[in-house]
Amino acid sequence: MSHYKSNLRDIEFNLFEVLGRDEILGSGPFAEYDVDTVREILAEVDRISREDLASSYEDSDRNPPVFDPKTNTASLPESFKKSYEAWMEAEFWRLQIPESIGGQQAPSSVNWSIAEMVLGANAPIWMYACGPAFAGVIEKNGTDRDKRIAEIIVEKQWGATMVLTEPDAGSDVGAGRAKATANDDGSWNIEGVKRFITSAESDLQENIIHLVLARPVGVEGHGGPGTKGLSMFIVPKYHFDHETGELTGERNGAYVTNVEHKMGIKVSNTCEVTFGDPQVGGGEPAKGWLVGEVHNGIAQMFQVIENARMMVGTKAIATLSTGYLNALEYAKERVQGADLTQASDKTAPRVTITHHPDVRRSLMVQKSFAEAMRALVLYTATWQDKVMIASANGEEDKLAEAVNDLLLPIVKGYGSERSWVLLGTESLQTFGGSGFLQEYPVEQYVRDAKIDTLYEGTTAIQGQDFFFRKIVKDQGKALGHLAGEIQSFIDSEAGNGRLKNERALLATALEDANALVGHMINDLMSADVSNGGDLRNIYKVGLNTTRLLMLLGDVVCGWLLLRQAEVALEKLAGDPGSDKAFYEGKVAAAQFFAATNLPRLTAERAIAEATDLTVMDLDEAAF
Ligand code: ST9
Ligand code: FAD
Repeated sequence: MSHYKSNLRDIEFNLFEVLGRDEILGSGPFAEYDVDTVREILAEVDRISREDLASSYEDSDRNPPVFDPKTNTASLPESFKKSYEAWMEAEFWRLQIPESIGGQQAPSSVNWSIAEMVLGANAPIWMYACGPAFAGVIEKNGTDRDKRIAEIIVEKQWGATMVLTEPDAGSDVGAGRAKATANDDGSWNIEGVKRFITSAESDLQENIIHLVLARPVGVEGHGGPGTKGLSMFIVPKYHFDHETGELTGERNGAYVTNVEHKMGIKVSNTCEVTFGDPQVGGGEPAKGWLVGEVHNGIAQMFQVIENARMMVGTKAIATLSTGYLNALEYAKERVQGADLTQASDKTAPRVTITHHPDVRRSLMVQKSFAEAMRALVLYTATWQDKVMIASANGEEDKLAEAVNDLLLPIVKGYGSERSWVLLGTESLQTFGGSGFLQEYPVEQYVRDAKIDTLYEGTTAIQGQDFFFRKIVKDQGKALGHLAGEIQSFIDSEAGNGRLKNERALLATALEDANALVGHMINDLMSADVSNGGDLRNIYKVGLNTTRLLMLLGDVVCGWLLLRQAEVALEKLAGDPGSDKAFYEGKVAAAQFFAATNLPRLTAERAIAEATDLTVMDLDEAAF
């Protein structure tokens, strides 16, 4: 039986009943897709995910790849390779690839719906299969040579990696020391050691293309300190003819020199990669080609990072959803104890644990968060759809870009934190002691989801990105727009009286969020020394960036659930047929989320407003 329990009904509810995705299908860049086709695709991805992809989930955790230092390889378990092949053969990965390089681009909202199921079933498959998606970035930023390389990557389904991190450069990517020296033939020699590189070695593909950030040496105006001095290079594992794609038979000097032993996602090889070390492999130089022949590495790499941050948030949320559905199934069957109303009667019949108030509370916490955050992912994707539509018309939709940018750290930071915590405190807990056993998938879910708060920028980094870049640098434009949309909902008659209390709770929550943003901006201004401020007040901002991220995540999620409830109430007022329980569940989840989460935000605001510098003033010895 499959570990993976999908929620296709809820995905389709989001796409077609709440977010109006039917309206963008069948025209413009999405002329090839209509609602029926999309439903068929989703149904097939659902099946493949539950069957072919999920089937190797457990085996590849228990029998992870082993690094062979003699050959610098780490081959993957056969079961996983079979799942990977099933995904590649299904061809749905082409839906996120531009047509110009061999894809069949579908709306982003459809792609993230697909992603949820693949990531929930067996996330490393999605990651190993990302080479063609990386090719999209190479094409977008590339010269004619690079565009041909991009086509080759898609044609041959090669793997790809994003190579930023070094032992002393994790969150601080700009501290990277790997260097690039120009050769006479237009190539570059890369030297340095990178660590924690996902998918840098496997036996799934004929070749792997590393996208490497390195600092050019001896190039005027480039290669300076920090992230802006980094350039992005295409560094293949094996050399190939850039026109035909044929391997030349020469190994490039980019070798995996270790594979990490990890808490989770063990089948996803996390590699140390050594570039251009004469002592490693055959001692070949590691040759690379500058993407687009321009030194603009960090901006180019962020095109990959943005996609990867969305992926990580979606992965976490997908795992919470299947964790919840597994917990729900278990709770419906597990008999333990008497109903609380008969607790004093020792002969009372024993009931399934779904009868216990605390279990019901826990299940509703899981349901409401999993469904709220699915809505968050798909709502964010609708802004990406807008960006795609504008781009197909040769235009730019600046507002859509900015709102998407604002939402990304919420998807990644809030999504991963909430998911990982709830998987442990609620989903695993529902199983009692059995949850701790490997007989059930939930202990692997907890291990596999922890990474999501760490990579692609830790939660602290997401919080800072959210406040400093997505709010302050944007001058609050995207946030203002989003807050305006939420306010319109609050002011509306949504729910026809049935959601009045919830809209009032949302109003207070939005007010708390606005007040907190205002408070933090005041703290920021009070740190401005040019206006007589105290620079150390910036610490007060830093003490609250993660809090703000989580708080706004709750507001957006609360709002999205209430929008769903409004739709569900309308359906219930008609003839919902066999969907009655589904819609009732939607209303209940929204009301529960509003009642149990939103009131907490007032306390969060008060905590933030009371922030002082005590923690920063404290001697380290006192910790
Ligand atoms: C990792 C991989 O962890 C984990 C999983 C891998 C799975 C791989 C497979 C999946 C990938 C699929 C991808 C397919 C691709 C498909 C694409 C399809 C289209 N937004 O603030 P400044 C830029 S990998 C955009 O001064 P600092 C911007 O250019 C490792 N751009 O930063 C900016 O210049 P400007 C992940 C942004 O203080 C410039 O950076 N590691 C953004 O120098 C400098 O900005 C991390 O994520 C943004 N949000 O450096 C590192 N932010 O301002 C985490 C910055 O002029 N650390 N830029 O526009 C950080 O993010 C740091 O904040 C820092 C700070 C490094 C940016
Ligand atoms: P550090 O940066 O040392 O952070 C340690 C702690 O300090 C964290 O809690 C962090 O939040 C906090 N911190 C650090 N700086 C600040 C700050 N300025 N303000 C507030 N708090 C701060 N990298 C790649 O390039 N490519 C990959 O494919 C890749 N895959 C990975 C796969 C796995 C399994 C892992 C574990 C990592 C991967 N990484 C990859 C690296 C990953 O992105 C980094 O681990 C991550 O960015 C954090 O860097 P670090 O581990 O050095 O932690």
